[in-house]
Amino acid sequence: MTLVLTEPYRIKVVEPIRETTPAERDAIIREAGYNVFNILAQDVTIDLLTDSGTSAMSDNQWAGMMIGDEAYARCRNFINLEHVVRDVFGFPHFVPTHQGRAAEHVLFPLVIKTGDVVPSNMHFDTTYANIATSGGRPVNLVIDEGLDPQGEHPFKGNMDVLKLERLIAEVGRDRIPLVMLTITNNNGGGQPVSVANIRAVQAVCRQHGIPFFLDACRHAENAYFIQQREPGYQDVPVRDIVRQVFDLADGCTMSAKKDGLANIGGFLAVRDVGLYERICQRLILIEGFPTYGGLAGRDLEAMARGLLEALDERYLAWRIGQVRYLAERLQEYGVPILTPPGGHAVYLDARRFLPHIPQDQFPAQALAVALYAAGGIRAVEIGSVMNAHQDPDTGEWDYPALELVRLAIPRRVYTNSHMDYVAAVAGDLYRRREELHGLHIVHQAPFLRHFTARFEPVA
Ligand code: P61
Repeated sequence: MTLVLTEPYRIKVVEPIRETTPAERDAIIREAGYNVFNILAQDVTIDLLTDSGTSAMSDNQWAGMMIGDEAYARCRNFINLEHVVRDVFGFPHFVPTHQGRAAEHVLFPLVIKTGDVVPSNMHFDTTYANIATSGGRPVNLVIDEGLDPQGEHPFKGNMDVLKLERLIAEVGRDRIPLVMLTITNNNGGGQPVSVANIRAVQAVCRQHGIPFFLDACRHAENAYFIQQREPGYQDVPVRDIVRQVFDLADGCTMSAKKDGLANIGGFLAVRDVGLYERICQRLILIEGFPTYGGLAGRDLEAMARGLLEALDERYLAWRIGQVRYLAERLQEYGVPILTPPGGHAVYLDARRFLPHIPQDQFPAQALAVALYAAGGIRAVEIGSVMNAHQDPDTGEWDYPALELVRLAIPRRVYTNSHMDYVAAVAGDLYRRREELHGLHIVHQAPFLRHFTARFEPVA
């Protein structure tokens, strides 16, 4: 008998999904300016916009919310969270923040000077923008395989260590206030980073005296991939792998909306006590007292419990298995996807899906729009709308290598029959792909434009 992986939970509370007609969806997406961020959530059938803050919390987390201690200072939930952060990640100092980008917004202005350079495997868009608005230049140094949507490299999120050494030689150690690694690499397809690579990057940082930070949002999924794929880790528990990884870092920014299984929350952790003190001062200014950091006591408790639940290996096997399940169904329909599938999402390769739409007509955005119109599926564009950057001097646009539509799967929310539906809709769209047209922008903001941009179809 073949063993079938089943959900390691049962459903106690359900949330109805409203149905919409094709005509209704056509009107909705037009009124939304062809931007899925403008669609009402109630008008979405399967919401794969993000895995961030969209997890179903467990009964254990909800029970924890009831012992929320709303004291202003040193509430018991902070103490519980402190135990978890020390035990799981091993950092001596941390502050809660209301989400991941708040941790970035607290950290970067304290360490970045105008003209500094911040390397990473690949910065996520909020990280990119927070570095840029602090006067820094974010640089992506992912391995070349990480930019090829079709290779089968097991750790496509790895940083190219030679590129890092070259960059340090070129700009000088003094212009690099920190090096980051995003685990898993979200913009590059949710791809993992190996322990060997993390160790190699850390060794370069140590040699040059540069602080090394992790963008830790999906550290549990990353550790699970390490256990499954990296030689020597098959018998190491995920929790121990997580600790080994974080023992290499000087600090981390974390959005607990991902592998914290929380609907809101994050933290910033460091080893250096001097930096911690400066972080506390800035946190008080913009997030709140250092023991609550913009969150209610009940949110701290949900985060503390969720961070532990995310390390459960049965949960992780199901979680990563569900992403792979969707990927395999899509491949059965011939839909071009980024391979191997990531930890939190399947990424459609819009260049191969819509080769007739040029990059300046936003093929990935056009595909995201079509997925909504065809089946009420909301996905997010990770392509030229999100990641093209304009040269401030020449005005020229630099387009990204990857033109993707991300189907991010919320944790513990959808069943595999929902995944079957998603694959069928995408498969049908692929069959009639030549009917799809590009888009042009009619309104945009100066940065993070994908949230609010409005489009019209190219005639
Ligand atoms: C996401 F469309 N990610 O993937 P915060 N680092 C990394 C992230 O993935 C990340 C943050 C930091 C989101 C939410 C999101 O344009 C968008 O808790 C690797 O969201 O502040 C967030 O953490 C920031 C979706 C963010 C977007 C920005 O869906």
